[in-house]
Amino acid sequence: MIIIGEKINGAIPAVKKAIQEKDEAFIFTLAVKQAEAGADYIDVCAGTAPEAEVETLLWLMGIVQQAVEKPLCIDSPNHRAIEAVFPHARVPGIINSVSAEAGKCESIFPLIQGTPWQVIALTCDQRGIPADVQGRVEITQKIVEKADAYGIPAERLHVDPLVMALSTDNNSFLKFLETIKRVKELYPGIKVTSGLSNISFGMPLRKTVNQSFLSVAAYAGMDSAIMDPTNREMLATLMATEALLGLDRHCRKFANAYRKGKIGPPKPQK
Ligand code: THG
Repeated sequence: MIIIGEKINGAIPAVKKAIQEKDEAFIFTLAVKQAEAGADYIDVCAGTAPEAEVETLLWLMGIVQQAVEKPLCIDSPNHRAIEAVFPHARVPGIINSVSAEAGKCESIFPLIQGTPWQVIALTCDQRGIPADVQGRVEITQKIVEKADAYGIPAERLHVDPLVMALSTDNNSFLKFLETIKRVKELYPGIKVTSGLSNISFGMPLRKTVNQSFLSVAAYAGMDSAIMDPTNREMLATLMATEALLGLDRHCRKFANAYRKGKIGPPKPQK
């Protein structure tokens, strides 16, 4: 599983506070902790305050790039903000995200044309998120075709099917699995990604539901996850799943992660 560390996000209250107080050390530590826990990419999202988004993203990116070698996942719904901060990324990472909404692909794809940058493609357009699998597959096709026009292969796209809460759509997860299957049949090299927390919205024991989501989705071929790698139970679930799927020779990674204290029950709060 490709791990996209989600913790530097202005929507999280402690991060919002650090942004307001210009607390560099707090952001620096979040980057280091996620990288040490195994994040492959570090997501940066400014969160609220659209007028300060570019400034905030640049500040976050500067700190993360000082703290760790890991590439960024630049997370913004605003393609103009992404365009503005893109030149300040030191190494190729992931743009989070484009969709089939008018103008988005046309703004982002020229930026990453001819580079190794990857991009998350949300399966939505100006009408919103289709409720059915077919609608999501059609949007994926549209985005893949647009990418192709810029010479960007499907291998560099992470399709995010935008999983709905199970409490509002009982078949949400089954639709997610079917979407994985359909888009991979069409485009064998394409990647599928997801956040882990939407599925459990409105349910008790959310962490258990999120862990089960990750486990079954990994089995079904999800390639990347936007997650908190410092969550020791979540990481344990992921690593156990990978061992079960024959992806961890002699269970060595699992044993090492346990020995190093990266996985296991939550550490008591200090
Ligand atoms: N798809 C895409 N991008 C996304 C999302 C997605 N970006 C934003 C979001 N969803 C993913 N990011 C977060 C960030 C933090 C939390 C949830 C999603 C969150 N964090 C808690 C915290 O840090 O306090 C605890 C998390 C935990 O312990 O597991 O809730 O869906 N393309």
